[in-house]
Parts: sequence; C-alpha cells; structure tokens
Amino acid sequence: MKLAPSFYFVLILVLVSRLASAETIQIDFTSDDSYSVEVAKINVGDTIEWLPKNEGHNVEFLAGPNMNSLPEKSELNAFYSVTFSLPGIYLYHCTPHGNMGMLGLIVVENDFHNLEDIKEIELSRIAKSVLQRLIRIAQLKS
Ligand SMILES: [Cu+2]
Repeated sequence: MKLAPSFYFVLILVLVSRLASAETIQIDFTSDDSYSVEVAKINVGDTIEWLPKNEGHNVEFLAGPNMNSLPEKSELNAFYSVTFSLPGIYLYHCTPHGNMGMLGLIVVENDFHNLEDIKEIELSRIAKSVLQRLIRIAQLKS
C-alpha cells in the first residue's frame, strides 16, 4: 500500500508539534522530607527536574515500565533531570527517607499498564500507605 504524500506531511506536523510542546516540570525537595509534587502526570518527551531546595535528599527509581532500564540514582543534594520516553508509571523515592514515605509517582501518558508491578515493589509499611494514597491521586487526576 502506498500512502499519499499528504499523509507524511500531516504525520510530520503532528510529531513536530508534540516536540514543540514538550514540557518541563520542576519538583523541589522540601524541608518536611517530601517532594513538592508527589504525583506528576506528564506526556512522552516531557522532562522532570528535581531541585535540591532542601538538604539531604535525592531521587532513586524503584520501578518503571521497563524494569531493566530505570533512570540512574541521583546524588544527594544534586540537581537531577530526567526526560521520559516510555508510557507507564514510574515510582521513585529518596534513598535516606524512602522508608519514611518520601516517595513520588510519575504517570506518563495516563498509562497505568504496569500498576500491578508498582504495587508489588517491596516497601516499608509507611511507604506502602503513602504509595496507595499517591495511586489514588494519580487515578483521580486527569
Ligand atoms: Cu529525603
């Protein structure tokens, strides 16, 4: 099957407009050992930047749509930036405070296909209840 040249033109327009609209979301480390945005809903191509506004925190991914290729763990007190290219749910925590519930959830393209994998990640009791709250928020947020 041969596609009309106009098909490719429209396809390119769609791709370019999506790239042009890629967003950057900023999340601070806060003084009450939490992330300023606990649930971020983004699109493929969007970037999240974590800003070390408070000392003693980092970002360590625990799960994502591709468990074999999670973003690397960030240094304590360091600026960190990740651009997301796969739809699905990502769970991360702060290495020193994860057990106390310093967690964050990112949902790319409103895609919950790996929700069961996220729920199976081993967490402390407190972190588990925080995760349940974050999942509820993610499902309500459109
Ligand atoms: Cu922390």
